[in-house]
Parts: sequence; structure tokens; C-alpha cells
Amino acid sequence: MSIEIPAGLTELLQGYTVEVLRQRPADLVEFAVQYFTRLRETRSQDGAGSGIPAKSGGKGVMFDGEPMQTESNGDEDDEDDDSDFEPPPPSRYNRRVSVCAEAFNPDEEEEDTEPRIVHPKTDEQRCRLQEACKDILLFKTLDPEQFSEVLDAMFELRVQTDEHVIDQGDDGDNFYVIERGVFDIMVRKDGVDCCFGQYDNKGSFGELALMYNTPRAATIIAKEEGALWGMDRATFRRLIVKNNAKKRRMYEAFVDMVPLLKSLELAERQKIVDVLGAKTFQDGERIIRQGDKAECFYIVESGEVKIMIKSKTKAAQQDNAEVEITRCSRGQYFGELALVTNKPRAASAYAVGEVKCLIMDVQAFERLLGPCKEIMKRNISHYEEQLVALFGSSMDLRD
Ligand code: 1OR
Ligand code: 1OR
Repeated sequence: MSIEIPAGLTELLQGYTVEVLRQRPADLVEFAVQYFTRLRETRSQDGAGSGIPAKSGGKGVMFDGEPMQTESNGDEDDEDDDSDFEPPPPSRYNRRVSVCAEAFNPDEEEEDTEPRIVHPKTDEQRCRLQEACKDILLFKTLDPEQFSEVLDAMFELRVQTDEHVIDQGDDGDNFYVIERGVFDIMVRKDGVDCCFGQYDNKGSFGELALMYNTPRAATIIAKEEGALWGMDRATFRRLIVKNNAKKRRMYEAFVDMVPLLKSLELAERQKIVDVLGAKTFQDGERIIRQGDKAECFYIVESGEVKIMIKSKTKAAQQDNAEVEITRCSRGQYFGELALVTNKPRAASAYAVGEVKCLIMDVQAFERLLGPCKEIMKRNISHYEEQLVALFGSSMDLRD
């Protein structure tokens, strides 16, 4: 028995498949409806009856290699330009497209046609902004020119007590850096809103929806009057998302070989790379101070880190002497204990020679390293054994 494949079917499906691979829409059916509707419109415009658009050489709906523009369902006011089927003019092409249709491919060199956004600032504002941004991990791998563009594009924003800066489920508009204020992180699960953490006068949020074209993953509520710096979506994508392609090239192979992260899926490790910051410490520099509140988790990329603890003997306590308890080298992690136990830092960490660390903030740690927590807890129980061996009693490192 032979099955006859209708003329044009292969090309038709190929064209659709290619567009799906280029644009990676979230909803394949919705995308198919839009794709084939446009295809039919081209055909009727061309007066061709074959089902294969003449304009695109039989390959489907493509505009001289430009990705197809698609609009979300609810975008009623844009219906009228659906018939516009020539290569879209730059203004239309650059316009914000619907969340599910915008492609995410950090490896793709997007054309840099967006106008640079500059919000003029006084010297005083720029100082405050620089201070707020100096420890933002997402900015740590930018080159100085990109960082300066980031600062130019940011705008100041005041928030009131109980104000929702972000609502879970919304489309992403801005990324935010905290200058001051306390903000609750609320996530709705099974219809119940739960508080999963808090930003306390530092940090940043709102990157996920912009990075991955997903709805907002959490609600962020100001607990007091506060000040934020915002960055628009287009600038975030142009600078930060593009930089993520570079980060993936730089760190993916390394992160793949970190023993702690071995149990994670490839996609989970990639997400870790997306939010990692990198920082270099000079010989003798203190990375963590015993007793401090914990904000970050560290993986050693190069060099050696010395972990020191204040001795429990009376004499040593008086002169504040520290004893070395262990060292961490390439691929090893530290700074997890305080995050897992919700306690102050149990020891101090110092660079031995020049050290480069990859750093993750506590929110990303909670969000992405859940599956590795069991391994960390197992290792923490070894700390306790060593503590007993060294000092003769356990300091109760866990809750
Ligand atoms: P967004 O663009 O999705 C909400 O908007 C933001 O909240 C999100 O980016 C993050 O910047 C921030 N899960 C999801 N989003 C979180 C989380 C989080 N923490 C901060 N954000 N967690 C998992 C909760 C189940 C971690 C809680 C500590
Ligand atoms: P942290 O967040 O408490 C200090 O910040 C870090 O030093 C800690 O996480 C661990 O990652 C790391 N006891 C306490 N902290 C240790 C220990 C340790 N080893 C590494 N860290 N030990 C108990 C000895 C008194 C184990 C020694 C081998």
C-alpha cells in the first residue's frame, strides 16, 4: 500500500517547525493558529492557490530571515496590523511583543537596534544608585561599559507600605534593585499565599519573568516605605540577557563538574549559571565573617579559601584568635551552613592567594538548590563530627 503525500505538505510543516524552533512559543497550538492564519493571508494576497506562499520561496511565513511577529490573544487593538505582511518596519519590530511569543535565545546575537534609554540623574542620585548596585550579582559579569549603560537606564521609584511592586502571574515589565526597604516574597501555592522570604534593604528582584518570558513567579510587597531603582524590560534583555550567553559559555562546563550540582538536570544547572555572579578576592581578603547575617552562597572557581573559626578556649577567645579548620578549592562550596540553618555565619572565610568565587544569593539558593540540600545536610553532619574532634563538644550547627 502506498500513501501519497500531498504536494506542499512537507514544506508546509517544515515552515511551521522552523518558526517554532526560531521563536520557541510557549503555546504551540496558539502559535500554529497565528502562523497558518498569516500563511492563508499571504496566499490570498499573492493570489496563489497552492497553499505554499510564493513570497517565501515555499518555506512558510518568514520575513527575509526576520522572526515572525506574533501578538497575544488579548491584543485587540493590534488586530488591524495583522494584514501587514511585508517585512515589518523597525518600529513595529522593536515593539514589546506578547510574553509567550517573544523568543528567548541568549546565544543569538540580536541586532542592537533598540534606542539606548537614559534617565538623567543628579550626582547625588548616581552615587546612591551606584551604592545600591555594587553587590548586585547579575551586574557582576558586565564589562564597565555595559554597567554604565545599566546605570544610565535605571530610574528611581518610591514605594509605600503594603504596595505590591510585583504581582504573581503578571507579565514582566521591569527589573528592580533595592536601595532601601523591606520586601516580602509571597508565592501562591494551591490557592494559598505563603511568605517564602524577605529582602532586607538590599538585593534585587524581578529578573525571572524578563529572562525567561514567563509570568511573574512571586508577589513582592513593600513592608515599609522604600526606594527602588527600576530597569525596563528592553534594556534588561539587551544587556543582561545577552550577557547570560557569555556567562553560559564561561561557566557552564565548570558548573557541570561541581560535585554538589551533579544531581541536577542540565536545565537546572543552566538556570544557576544565569543568576550567578563572579567575584575575585585578593590574598588575605575576608570573604565571610563569623557571626554575620548570611546573604550568599559561594563556589570556588579558582584559588583556595581558608575557613577559620574562633577558638573556644578562654585564652584564645580573649585575643579573638581564629584557628584554621579546613580549606576549599576549585569546585568546592562554602557559606551554605548559615543558609541551611538560618543562623549567623559559623566561621570566617579568607582568600589564600587570589581567589575567584561564583556567588548565588539566598533567594536563588532557595529556589534552585533545593534538590542539593540533602547532600549539604549530610556534609554538615560531618562538620559536627569534626567539631567534636577538634573542640570536644558540638556547637549545634543545625537547628
Ligand atoms: P519574577 O520576574 O518572576 C517575581 O517576579 C520575583 O520574585 C522573581 O522574578 C524573583 O526575582 C523573585 N521563587 C520565585 N521568585 C522569587 C523567589 C522564589 N524568590 C524571589 N523571587 N523562591 C521560591 C519560592 C517557592 C525563593 C524564595 C526565597
Ligand atoms: P557558613 O554559612 O556558616 C562559614 O559560613 C562557612 O564555613 C560555613 O557556612 C561552611 O560552609 C564552612 N564548621 C563550620 N563551618 C564550616 C566548617 C565547620 N567547615 C567548613 N565550613 N567544621 C566544623 C569544625 C569546627 C568542619 C571542619 C572541617
